[in-house]
Amino acid sequence: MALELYLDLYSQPCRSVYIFAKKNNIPFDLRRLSLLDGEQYGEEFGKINMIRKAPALRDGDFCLAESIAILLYLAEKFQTPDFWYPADLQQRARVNEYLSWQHMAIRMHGSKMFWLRLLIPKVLGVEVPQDKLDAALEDLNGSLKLIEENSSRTALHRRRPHLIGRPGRHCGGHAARGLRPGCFRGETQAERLEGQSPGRHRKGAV
Ligand SMILES: N[C@@H](CCC(=O)N[C@@H](CS)C(=O)NCC(=O)O)C(=O)O
Repeated sequence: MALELYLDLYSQPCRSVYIFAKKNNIPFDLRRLSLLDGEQYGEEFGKINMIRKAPALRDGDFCLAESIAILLYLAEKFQTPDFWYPADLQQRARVNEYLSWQHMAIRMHGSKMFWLRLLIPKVLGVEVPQDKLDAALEDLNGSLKLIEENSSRTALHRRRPHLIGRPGRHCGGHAARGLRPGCFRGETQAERLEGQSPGRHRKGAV
């Protein structure tokens, strides 16, 4: 039985997992989940992930939650090329450093922008005050600036530019490869979805 990924592509961590699996030609069955419809609260999904959040993975009898844990599981199980999750101790530690940091930085600030710019005004129909938007954007820009400064400074970048992306293009630039930029892209591609209709929804279900 093929590995299954339970994803809602409106969700940033789900997109990181999806992009990573696709880029590595990892065979999987996509189990689409609509968080806006509250499908995470259904009986079937409860058996896959008791914390009822997406993404989730099922590989035979084995179920796994948390996007970072899923990314690492896939990288190790499918032995993806070394630049994704390097075998070298210190390079791997550098990737782990980003993956640990991003939860409270890019993830948190990106998620806030998604709520303020898409879900609250377009789905819930409530206008968001400009000062709230400005403050959220400033937080997000703070994290992006940190990545840019760090990328352009480190010696590691000169030796292995694909690990952390090219200076001036954040680590999500087209030339950037690896788990760090992969995870970053999932977080920042919400903008592309903004023109689309989220379809059926239930208020407050996310
Ligand atoms: N730390 C988790 C976060 C997962 C998460 O918060 N997922 C959200 C979508 S982005 C979700 O499933 N929300 C549904 C809910 O809270 O009911 C990860 O990285 O996988």
